[in-house]
Amino acid sequence: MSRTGTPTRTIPVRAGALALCGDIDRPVTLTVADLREHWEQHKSDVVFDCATNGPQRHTFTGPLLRDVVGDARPAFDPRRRKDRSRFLLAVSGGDGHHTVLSWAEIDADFGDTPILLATRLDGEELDSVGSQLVVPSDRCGARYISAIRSIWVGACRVPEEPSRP
Ligand SMILES: Nc1nc2c(c(=O)[nH]1)N[C@H]1C(S)=C(S)[C@@H](COP(=O)(O)O)O[C@H]1N2
Ligand SMILES: [Mo]
Repeated sequence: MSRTGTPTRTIPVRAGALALCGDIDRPVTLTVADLREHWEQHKSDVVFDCATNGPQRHTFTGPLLRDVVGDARPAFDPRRRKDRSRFLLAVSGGDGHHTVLSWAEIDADFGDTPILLATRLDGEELDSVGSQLVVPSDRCGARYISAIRSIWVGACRVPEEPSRP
């Protein structure tokens, strides 16, 4: 598969906005202004290592990924931990760089990681560029996807156990 072959790249989205899609009850397109105005903002001082440029230190502000995706109502039973633990999120940038997370990483009953959708980077508002994923628990920077264009949410379906002879 080409590196731009994400499941969601055909969805047209305004510059700086992201499409929240997949197995969710309320698919929506969100601007950075929406992310700033509709959810509580959290601040995060982070250091991550870039394979090309070495250690990077930044201050990000934005809502918790859990709050934003949770309000889109992923198609799991929110009372059942095992059901929630099946879900994945694929986050894609405008340049085709994309990564996956599990819902369990951000779920308060599992990893409870304060992953953000940044609206501000080092005092600069990200409205025209787009939101950036902030993964404070990661040692390296590869999942700090910038200029986010889509977040796909869905269950991981594993193949059925092969029948035995
Ligand atoms: N859209 C997009 N986001 C990206 C990348 C990329 O190639 N495309 N590279 C990642 C990598 S490898 C690193 S180390 C960080 C670098 O973040 P910085 O430029 O803000 O220091 O961005 C990440 N986010
Ligand atoms: Mo990097």
